[in-house]
Amino acid sequence: MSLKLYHDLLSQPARALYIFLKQTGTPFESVFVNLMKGEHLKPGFAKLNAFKQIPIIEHDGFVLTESVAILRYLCREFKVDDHWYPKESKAQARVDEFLEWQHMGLRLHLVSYVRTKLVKREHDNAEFEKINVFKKVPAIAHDGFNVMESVAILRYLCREFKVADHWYPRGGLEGPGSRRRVPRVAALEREKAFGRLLDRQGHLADAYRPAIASRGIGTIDEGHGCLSGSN
Ligand SMILES: N[C@@H](CCC(=O)N[C@@H](CS)C(=O)NCC(=O)O)C(=O)O
Repeated sequence: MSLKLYHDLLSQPARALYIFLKQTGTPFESVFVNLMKGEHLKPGFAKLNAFKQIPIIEHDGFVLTESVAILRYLCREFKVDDHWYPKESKAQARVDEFLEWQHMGLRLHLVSYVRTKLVKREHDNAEFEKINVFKKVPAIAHDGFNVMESVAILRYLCREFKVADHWYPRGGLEGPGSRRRVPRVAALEREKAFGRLLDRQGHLADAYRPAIASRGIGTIDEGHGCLSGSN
């Protein structure tokens, strides 16, 4: 039997699994993935988790992500005392109630809070306020002219700098390429702001595409075609 836990104890869901495994005396191999060094972003890591996140377990070759799913799996697969995840229906529902709440009701909001606090320090100063009164990034300062809001910045940059026309066609609303204008900028903006998120959504879409196609639902590609300029 081999059980590996890919983790960094900076991560709350990873800590939950690590503590659970230690507390229950379940033997496991600890595989440290240094988030601060971006080890989860290295090529090859996506084979373990397309979303490039930890925690992950590998149990006799079976790879599983998502801490809540992992906790339930471990309770089924390993001999742990019943109080961890009771078999009795209502007692189990109480544990599930907490797991769902802490994940979606508590952790999700705390993560946003912590991120806001951490990021805030970097540009929460009077100097940056002169560039963007809301003290938010992105913002640009171009020869004394300041602009905020990524879409406005992209449009400005396309007008002011020599960029290939396909980025933001100049043909006007009726001109060639005009149908692609807004989606192209929207896609670019998303890519900049949520680059990795978009990447992950892509993996998700790829994973689900065969199942969707087998059910004859053709609207996924059709619905996203505007982003690639195919419709
Ligand atoms: N819903 C996931 C959340 C996993 C998660 O957010 N992992 C973070 C660490 S707490 C991560 O790997 N972040 C790296 C990144 O997103 O780049 C779970 O419960 O396992």
